Amino acid sequence: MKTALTVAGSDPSGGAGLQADLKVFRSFGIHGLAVVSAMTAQNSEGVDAVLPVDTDFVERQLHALLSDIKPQATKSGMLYKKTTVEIFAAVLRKYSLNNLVLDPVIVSTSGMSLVEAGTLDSMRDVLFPLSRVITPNIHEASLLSGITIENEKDMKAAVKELKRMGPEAVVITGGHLSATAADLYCDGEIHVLDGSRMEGEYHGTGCAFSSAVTALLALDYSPLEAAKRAKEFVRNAMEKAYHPGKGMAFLHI
Ligand code: PXL
Repeated sequence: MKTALTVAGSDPSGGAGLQADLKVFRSFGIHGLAVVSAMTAQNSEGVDAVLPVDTDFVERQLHALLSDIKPQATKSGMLYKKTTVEIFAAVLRKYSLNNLVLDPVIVSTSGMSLVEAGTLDSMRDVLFPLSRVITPNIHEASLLSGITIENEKDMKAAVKELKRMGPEAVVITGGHLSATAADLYCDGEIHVLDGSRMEGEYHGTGCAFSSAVTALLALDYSPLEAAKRAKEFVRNAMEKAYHPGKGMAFLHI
């Protein structure tokens, strides 16, 4: 069986974070590995608190795991700490891990900051060049590119700017921008991945999309094909969403 690794935060509600990633991996028939980089206290209504795991202990988890098992693909979610970003980059090099999908988690849907100061600069400097695919949403793409995205023209400028920073491919997920919910993919050439907007608030769409891309890279799909299929996967999961709590809808993954 193929394996994929997620280095991410824990979401006790199971809707986002490493719990969602593991479920997505399994639904693609892949054995999931999970290194915890932060813990959260949250529910379907929002994030109440975040406790980052010490960088030394994230490193310890990575070495223990990777000295034994080499995943076919790896994703990162909420790394939270600048030092964790730096150690993660060193570990990717040491174990020659390719097929990295970087989900540049910055803020929760409910507005809680999921990074400390300086983490964004490190992510751009040390992780972008090691990434096969990065998957920012509109808000993250604006912050990382320095281009405020208010329309499709801005989105195009941002995707090109982010591609210039070193990843092999960039997908800006556009669910919140327009009625078409189109994603913009760039690997040098730009492709529009069409969709259609669904009403309501859904928890964990970014995590599900990036972990589906990761699973599909582990299965040897190209980044473009992986992005297209991952978008379809998330759309299907949204159509069958359910409400386990009082707040947001959860994807059927
Ligand atoms: O969607 C970003 C995200 C990632 N990882 C964890 C989260 C969230 C948002 O709430 O809780 C653990």
